[in-house]
This record gives sequence, structure tokens and C-alpha cells, in this order.
Amino acid sequence: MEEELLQLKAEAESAIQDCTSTDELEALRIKYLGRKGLFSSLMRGLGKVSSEDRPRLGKLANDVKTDVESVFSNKKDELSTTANAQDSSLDYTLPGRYIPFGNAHPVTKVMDEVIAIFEGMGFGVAEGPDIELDYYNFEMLNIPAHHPARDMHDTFYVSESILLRTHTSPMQARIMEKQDPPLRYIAPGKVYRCDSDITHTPMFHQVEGFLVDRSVSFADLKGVLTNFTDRIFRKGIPLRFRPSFFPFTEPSAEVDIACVICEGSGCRVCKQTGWIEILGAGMIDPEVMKMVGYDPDQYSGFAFGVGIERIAMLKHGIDDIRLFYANDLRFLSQF
Ligand code: 2NL
Repeated sequence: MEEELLQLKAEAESAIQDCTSTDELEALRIKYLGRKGLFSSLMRGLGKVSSEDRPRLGKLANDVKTDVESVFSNKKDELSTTANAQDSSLDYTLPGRYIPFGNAHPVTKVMDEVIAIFEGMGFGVAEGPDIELDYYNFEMLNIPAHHPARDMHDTFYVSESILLRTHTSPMQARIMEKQDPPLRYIAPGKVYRCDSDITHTPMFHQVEGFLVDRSVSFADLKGVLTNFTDRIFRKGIPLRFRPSFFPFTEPSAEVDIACVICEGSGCRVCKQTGWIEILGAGMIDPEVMKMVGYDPDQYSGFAFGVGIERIAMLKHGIDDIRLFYANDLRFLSQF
């Protein structure tokens, strides 16, 4: 038995050493170490040896098995490394495959920046439907049917009473109708006007904001908007409030910043004025206050509207708004 064990060990070890493929090695494993293999059948003979020889032979059998197993596993490692190194279909020197990263659309980025600035000043964010009732888009904002002010907005009508919102103020009217002051909210989102040229697209983005409380003044509006331009353009950028008209605010102003291209000395972009219009604003008209159920003698408020594409064009020196919506990756991947 002892001799047979040692012979099996020698034979198995040399066969394993000589073997050259993993398939061959597996066949050897089954032949020698498998459940019905040569080693197992030798072990069955252990029952017939005398009880005094059995402990010694049992230990020897175990040692033989461990030794053969370790030769087997070393050979297995050796074969798998050489197999990979020899496989000519794999070239480990090739550079990794480039996975292109996507990025947020420039309008989305500027929108997020604008929202973050107003959130920093304590404004809540409210979103509402793109398809609106004429009532919230116009009536509630002091623009009755057949009023000439409707000509300011080239409206897409869905039906006589339903339209694509021309600004995001309907959302603000909805909030004021339901909640009492003090309130400060911005309404970001898409708006629609039937207009298309290098400065107009039929869909664009707006952030409108409003604040209502007791004794809110035009100075508060100036403070909030100065903070906004300081952050979105640069700290200290000069601001100018020009008297203007909106049906929903009185007094109203258009707000200019010193031209970001020529810094005020006059260029093609600012049409030699040194100023660029960036938003409209004003004190909420008492008629609007009454319409949402507020007493204009108790409360006052301001509101403003910012065009996001316009801000993005000025920040990045883009001269054609249509580039934002042409889906040209050569343009989009620059942001
Ligand atoms: C512009 C002008 C403006 C408002 C928007 C507003 C909203 C409510 C009441 C009163 Cl609920 N006003 N919004 C006020 C003044 C100007 O936008 O040129 N935007 C790009």
C-alpha cells in the first residue's frame, strides 16, 4: 500500500508537470484526484490493512493527496498566465476607450444659477403649467381682452380661453390668489411667443419673481436686482433703471447693465449706448393686487422678469439665440 501510494504520487506529479494545456490538466485532475479517480480507489484499500499499520498509512495517504493537489494548483496558475500572455487577440498596450461625457445645456446651467441666486435671497421656487388659461396669463395681470397691451405678446392660442403661457407670471398670480402676504417666490420655466429671428425663438425661458409685504418699496426692488446682477455678472457691475411700461406694474422700469463687451464705452452689441437691457421690473399694480384679493392700501410688492437665453448670450458672448436650439454638438459641447 505504501509503495502504491508513493508510486501514484510520483506518476501523478510528473504527468501534471508535463502537461501543457488546461484541458489536459483537468483530465489529469479527474484521473488522479476525482471522486472515482486512482487516489480514491487506493484509499478504499485502507480498510483492509491491519489496525497497527492504519494510522501511519492514513497519514501518508493524506500527505500524498495534499502534495499532489498543490502541484496541481501551481500548474493551473502557471497555465492560466501563459495562456493570457500568448493570446494574440488581446493587446494590453492599447489606450483605454474614451467615453464622452455629456454636459448640461447652457440655458439649463444659467437657469440653475439664476434660481440659486434668488433662493439665496430667500425666494421660494414655484413651477406651473405651460398650457395656461387666458384668465391667469392675461386677465389676472391687468390685461383684459381686446386691450392693446395684448399686442406686446404674440400669443399661441390653443382655444379661445386656453393658450401657451407668454410669461411665467400666471404662476405668481396663482400663488397670490391662494396665499396671503408676506410672500416671495420665483417662477422659472418655458414661455412661448409667436416670434422668430436672431434675438427671438418661439419658446424661451424666463424667471419671474415677486415679493409682497407691508411697506415694500422700489428701493427693495433695486436692492434685490443689484444683488442679482452682482452675482450673475460681476460684483459692482453698473445698473441703470429706465422708466418703462408693463400692464401689471406701476411704476415700471427696464433694467440695463453696463455693456459686458465694451464696459460702457460703446460698441456694436450695445448699439453705441454703453448699456444692455437685461430685465423688466416694477411695483405690482394696485389693480393686480385687488384682482388676487389683496388690499393695496395694506400691502405693496415688486415683481420682475428675466429672460434666461438673453443672460446666457451676454455671459458667453453668443450673438444668435437660435444656436441654443439647433442641437449642434460643436456649439453645445463648449459649455
Ligand atoms: C420682462 C418683463 C416683468 C413682471 C414681469 C409680474 C408678475 C406679477 C405681477 C406683476 Cl404676478 N408683475 N411680473 C413685472 C414686470 C416685468 O417682465 O421684460 N421680462 C423679460
